[in-house]
Amino acid sequence: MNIEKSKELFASACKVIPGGVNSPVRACRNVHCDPLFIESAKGSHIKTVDGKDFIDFIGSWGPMLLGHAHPDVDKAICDAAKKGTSYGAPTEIEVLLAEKVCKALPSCDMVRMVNSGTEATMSALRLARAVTGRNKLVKIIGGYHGHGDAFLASAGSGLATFSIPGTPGVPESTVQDTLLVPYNDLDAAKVIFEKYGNEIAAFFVEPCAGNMGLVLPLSGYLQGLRDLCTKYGALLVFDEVITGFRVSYNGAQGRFGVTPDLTTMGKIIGGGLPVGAYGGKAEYMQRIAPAGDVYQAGTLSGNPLAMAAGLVTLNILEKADYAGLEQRVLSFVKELVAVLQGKGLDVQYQHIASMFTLFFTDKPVHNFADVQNASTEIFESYYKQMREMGIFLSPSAFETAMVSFAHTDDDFNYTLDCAKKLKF
Ligand code: HOZ
Repeated sequence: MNIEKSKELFASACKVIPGGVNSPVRACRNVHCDPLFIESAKGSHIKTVDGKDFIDFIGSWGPMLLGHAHPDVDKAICDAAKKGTSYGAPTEIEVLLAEKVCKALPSCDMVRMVNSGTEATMSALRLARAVTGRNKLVKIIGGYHGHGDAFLASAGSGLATFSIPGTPGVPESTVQDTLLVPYNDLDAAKVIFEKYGNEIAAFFVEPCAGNMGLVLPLSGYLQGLRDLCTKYGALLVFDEVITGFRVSYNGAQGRFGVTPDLTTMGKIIGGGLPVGAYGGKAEYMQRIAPAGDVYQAGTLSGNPLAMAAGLVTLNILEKADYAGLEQRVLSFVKELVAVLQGKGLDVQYQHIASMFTLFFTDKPVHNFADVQNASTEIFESYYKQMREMGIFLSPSAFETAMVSFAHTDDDFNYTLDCAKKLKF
């Protein structure tokens, strides 16, 4: 495939942007490719500056559940832009979106809008520390909560992709309060609470791990964490930046029937514009300034364009056929796995709603150690060949494929036809 224009832009980008990209996972480094530069996207398709059309399974890493350039979302953004793009003063649409989010998510009486998932998790941690008067947090090995300092220990996403255990620039004193446990291991969580119970402010978990590839919670795991947090007076924080409004309209908390104390959000609630949020019980959220004493602020927080995109997205999703999409994606994933197994490959899959990950291993996958058994070499070959045939996949074995309501049966069938042509 001729990607000369992408290559030229990448060379220019590398001179003025670190690594040529504004977020490391885009760089395609660990699959040893150059990134494709994007011209436009519509529905389930994305087009590069080289004029190549791809079926998109990245979905901007999660936000595009309605597909790209949905006409109603576009209209809401354009209408909002005509009225000005930022005021630094409150607007009605912030209230409407906050009401919508609180109605949808069982844990949220109140919500504060920020600009990214990273900001949301950093702010939720500060609040949890203030509420409990404790400093330690527990996170999952391979869990990812954005790039806030305290979370950058054994993190997933780009850090897993590039095998970076932590990062320079984060003082040891900052991560010394970060305790690590494997996902889906309730015994390990019990041990950590027995040891540090009265020092733990919060247990942060993606209810469906989505940044080590997708790994689903085993039956009883989330409820077990809920019970432990209640017992030891720590706050349970669900990072629903990926799962919120994706695994169900009511998030993972609605789907699994486990209510956290605080929830962090992002991606879908911004309808493709930069938004994050954190919310929870009123007694906790009332601690946030100016209602309370915990400071957190942002010039562009609650930005009217982002609120407009988010509100119209949730309005559409509220009536969307989540169950239908889940069934279609599951059938597609099963067929894809069958095609790959027919080629002699060991493949495991994890799937929920409109997201999935294939792991090239013969062993079941329940945590980050299991994920690391999967072959990155086979993944690289799969990625490169599929990309050559017009399939846009996350360039890492440690990420989650995102499907949208815009994906058609033709998209799935074309992808399966490509898979049938793969050679290993
Ligand atoms: N959570 C996303 C990837 N796992 C973030 C995308 C990014 O880091 O750019």
